[in-house]
Amino acid sequence: MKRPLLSTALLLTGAGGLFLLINSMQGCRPNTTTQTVVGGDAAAKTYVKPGSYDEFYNFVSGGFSGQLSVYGLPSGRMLRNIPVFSVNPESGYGYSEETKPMLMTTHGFIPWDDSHHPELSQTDGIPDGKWCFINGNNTPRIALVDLGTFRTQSIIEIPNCAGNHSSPFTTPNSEYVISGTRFSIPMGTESERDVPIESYRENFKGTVSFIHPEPESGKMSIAFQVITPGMNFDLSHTGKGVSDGWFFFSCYNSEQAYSLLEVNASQRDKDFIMALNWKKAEQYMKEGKGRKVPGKYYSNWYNESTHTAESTIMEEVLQLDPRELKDLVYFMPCPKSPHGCDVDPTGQYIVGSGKLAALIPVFDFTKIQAAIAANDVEGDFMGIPVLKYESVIKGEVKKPGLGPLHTEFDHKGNAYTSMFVSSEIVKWSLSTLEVLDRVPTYYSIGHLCIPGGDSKKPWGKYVIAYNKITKDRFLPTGPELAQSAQLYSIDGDKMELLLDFPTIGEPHYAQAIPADLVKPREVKFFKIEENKHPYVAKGEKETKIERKGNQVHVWMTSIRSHFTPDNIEGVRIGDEVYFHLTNLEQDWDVPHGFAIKGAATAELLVMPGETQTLKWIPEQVGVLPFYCTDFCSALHQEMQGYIRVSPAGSKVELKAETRSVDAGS
Ligand code: RUQ
Ligand code: CUA
Repeated sequence: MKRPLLSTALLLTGAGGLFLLINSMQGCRPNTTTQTVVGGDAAAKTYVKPGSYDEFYNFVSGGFSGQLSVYGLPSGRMLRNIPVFSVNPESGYGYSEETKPMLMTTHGFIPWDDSHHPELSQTDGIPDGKWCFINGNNTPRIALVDLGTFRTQSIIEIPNCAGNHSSPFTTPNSEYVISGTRFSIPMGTESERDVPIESYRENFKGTVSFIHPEPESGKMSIAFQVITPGMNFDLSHTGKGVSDGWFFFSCYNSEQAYSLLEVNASQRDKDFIMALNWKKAEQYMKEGKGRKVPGKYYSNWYNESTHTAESTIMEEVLQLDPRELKDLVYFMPCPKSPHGCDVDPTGQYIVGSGKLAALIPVFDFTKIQAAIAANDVEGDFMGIPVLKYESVIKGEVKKPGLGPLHTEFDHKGNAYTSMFVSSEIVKWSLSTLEVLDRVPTYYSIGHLCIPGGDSKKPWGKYVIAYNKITKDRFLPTGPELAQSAQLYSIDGDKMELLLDFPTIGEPHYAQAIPADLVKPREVKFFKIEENKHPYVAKGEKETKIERKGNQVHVWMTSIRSHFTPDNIEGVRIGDEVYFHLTNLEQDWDVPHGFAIKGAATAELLVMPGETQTLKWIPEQVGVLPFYCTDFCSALHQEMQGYIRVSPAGSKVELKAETRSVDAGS
C-alpha cells in the first residue's frame, strides 16, 4: 500500500541527461500540511443535506481488498462496498453455495485479488450507467458489475496473461473490454512454458485479450488475443471519435529485463506507446486468420433467475500475430517507463505519462496515421515497426512536475495529470500544452478521476485525487492509515480543494457518472414467482427437509419475523447440512440474515425474493441456535430457531417444523 512507485535513490532520466535526486521517493510532501487552504464556501459546495441525494456516483477501486466501493459525490459518503474478487462475510459472497463458482479459476477457488481499474460501460463513447467493469490484477480476471443490482454479474479469467493490469478499458460501445498483460511469460504447451527465466528475450511474450460481454446477459468470452513482444504492459485506453477503432497501450521494460527491474528496466530513454488497430484485428478474426492456441479459462456468470452462478470452462483462444498480420500493431517511442495512457475526448490526442520523464508527450492521431501511411519508421522492435517520435508527436508539456502517472480531461479542452512524486495535480491546455494551474495533493496521488473524464463526454465539475499516503490527514489508527480521496472543484480557472474522505483499500482508478443515469435501472427486489432456484420454497407450505445419504437439505423461508421451519431434529455428526433460505419478502430493503453457531464461513444475507444456501457441518452434539442477523423488524430479536445435533448413528427421526402459536406456552 505505502510502497512508493519509485524507490531508487538516484534516478537517471536519460532524456536530457537530467539527474533527479529523490530521497525515499514517497513523493514530495507539500509543506502546507495540515494548514491546507480551503476556501470559506468549500463546506457549502460538498454539503448534501440529510435526506437528499448526491449528484454523482463514484466507483472506486478497492485495491488489495479486491472489491469495488461506491461513494456519493460531492459528499464523499460511502454507499456500498461491492464484493467482486474477494469473499465477503457481510453478504456471504464467495461463501454461499450459489456464489462460490464466481471465484473459480484454473488455479482453483481464488477468494482474493488485487483490483485496480473500474471502467463504466459506454454507448457511443459515453458512460451509460449499465455496467462497471473492474480488473483483478493477480490471478488475471475481469469482472462485470451490474448497476441494476450493484452486484458482480460475471467474472472471466484471462489465459496467457500474468498480472492483468492494462485492463479493463472498453471500446466506445462496449463491444470489447481489454486485458493487457503486465508481466510477459512463456506460453503454449507445458514444455514450451518450462523454460529458463534467462530465456526471456526468446521465449517470453505478452498478450492483449479482447473480451466480449454479451449485451443482454453480461456473459463474457474471449473473442481473440493479439500476441506481443515480451515487455510489460501497463495501462491503456481506447481511441474514440477520429481514432475510433484503435487502442493505445503504455509499455515499459522495453529493456526486457527479468531481474532487478527497478534498475534494469530504467535504462532506455524511451519505451513505447503501442497503437493497436482493433477493428482490423476483429476483421482478421472474422476472416478466420490467426490460430487457436491452448488457453484454458473460466467464465463465471451469475444467473439471476436461478440465483446461482454457473462456470463455463474454455480450453483455447484465437491468437493473432502482428508479425504476420502486418498492419495491426505499431510502436511509438515514449519517454520514459510510461504508466498512464490516456486519450482526450475528441480522440485526437494520446497522452503518455512517463513515471521517470520530466515532460509529458502528447501524440497526434492524424500524425500517427500519416507516419504509418508513409512508413515513417525508425526501425522495429522484435519485428514490430517503431514510428519516428518526431513524426507522431504534437508536442510535449514542459516542466509539468515530477512523476506523471495519469491524465483525465474536462469538457473545456483541458487535461489534468497526477504527479506522484511532486504530489500534485497539474492542469494543462490540450491546445497550447501550457501548464495552467497546479494544486497539491495530500499525499502521493496515484490516479485521478473526472466524471466522464476518460470518455467522449466529460461532465467535468470535479476532479478527484486518489492518494496513497495520508499521514496527518485523519485521526491516527495505528500503523495502518486510511488511503484517501480528495475532491477539487474544476469549475473555475483554478482548482479548489473542497473535501477529503477516506477510502477502503488502495484506491487505484475510479469512475464517476451522474446518478440520474444509474438510478432508473435499480432493481428493488427479486420477484418470487420468477425464482427458478432448484431449492426455492415459494411459500411456507413448500418448506421441507430431506436426507440424501449424509446430506441434509432444508428448504427454509424467512419473512418478518420468523423462519420456517425453526425447529429441526434428526441431524447427526457426520452430516452436511444445506440451509436453502428463500426470503419471501417482496419489498425494497428487507433482507434477512441467517447465521448458525459454529458456522465456519459467513452468514447469508438474502435479498427479498432470493434463495441462497449455507453449507454447515455440525461438529458438536447438542441443540444449536440459528438467527437472523439483519435487524428487520421490531421482533427481529425473536427471529431465531434451534437445530438438534445427535451423535453419529443416532436414531432420532429427521423432522423440521414450526410449532403452533401456543406451543411455547
Ligand atoms: S495503476 S496508481 Cu493500477 Cu496507476 Cu494504480
Ligand atoms: Cu429477519 Cu431480523
